Amino acid sequence: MNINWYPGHMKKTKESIRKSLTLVDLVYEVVDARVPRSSRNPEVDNILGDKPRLIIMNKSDLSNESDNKIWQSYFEEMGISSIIVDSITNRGIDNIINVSYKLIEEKIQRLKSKGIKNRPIRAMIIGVPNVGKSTLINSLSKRKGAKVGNRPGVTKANQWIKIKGNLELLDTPGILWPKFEDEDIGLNLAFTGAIKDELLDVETLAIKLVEKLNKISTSFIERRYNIDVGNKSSYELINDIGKKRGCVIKGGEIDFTKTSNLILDEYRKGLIGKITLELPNDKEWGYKIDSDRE
Ligand SMILES: Nc1nc2c(ncn2[C@@H]2O[C@H](COP(=O)(O)OP(=O)(O)OP(=O)(O)O)[C@@H](O)[C@H]2O)c(=O)[nH]1
Ligand SMILES: [Mg+2]
Repeated sequence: MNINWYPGHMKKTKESIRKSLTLVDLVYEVVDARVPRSSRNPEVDNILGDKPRLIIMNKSDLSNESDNKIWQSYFEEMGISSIIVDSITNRGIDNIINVSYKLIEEKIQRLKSKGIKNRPIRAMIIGVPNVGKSTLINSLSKRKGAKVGNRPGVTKANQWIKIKGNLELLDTPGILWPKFEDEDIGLNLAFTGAIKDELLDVETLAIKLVEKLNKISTSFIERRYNIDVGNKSSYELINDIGKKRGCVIKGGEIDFTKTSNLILDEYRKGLIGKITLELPNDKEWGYKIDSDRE
């Protein structure tokens, strides 16, 4: 499936991110903890230059805990600080400010020596669509100042939000890039909801998701839908799931589209399990035996 979504407003946002860089002390690069590589925009390194940066691994309530740690060490090896958070329950959110102060300590000292004290930290939040940037801002500010929504493309323009505790945040619309390096990246972004559903062929997407999950462990599908994976193809499995869930059309035939949507929706909500879909190169899945894979 050829997935691509790079409308004009994303190009404009990219330009405005570049321009706004001079206004901020550091950048929060929000990634989806289920797909920490695929949800990193490869253009970001180039755009940010040497601006201090913190990777925020959001939606950690939906990913595997030991895989989160694997990713965190990987980023550390690359010399980038990261924080594991969940903006719904506020896990890890309080660490963000402390780590931010550490990352820009030198600058704060420099300002102090010039007599400028208590200047708020200014940070820009960037990331792919629907990764939870606006929710994260609301979680930090304990208010609902930024509009959020369960679909990509909710934030339409840059918006400053002031946070108690001396922080000012610039919310930005989610952006992707013109061409994904390989099919897996587009799929991972689609599985996790970063791509507009209207652009996707949900049936193919569900087949690919079932394939991917089974590659990690067949126990996810087996447990959630109480079926035996055996040697069945993903197409057969989706039919079995449709039967179990009563997704049938007239004549008793399985409603493949409805079943596909159901599986995607259940994965996105974490109902199939807390499942990280990719790991850094040469690493093994944090969960090694089936019983660990919840
Ligand atoms: N489970 C879970 N859901 C989250 C988390 N953070 C955000 N969400 C949900 O993800 C969806 C998207 O959140 P937004 O904050 O609108 O995402 P965004 O990155 O601002 O999206 P755009 O503005 O469209 O780029 C919403 O349904 C949120 O409730 C999280 O940590 N865990
Ligand atoms: Mg938003």
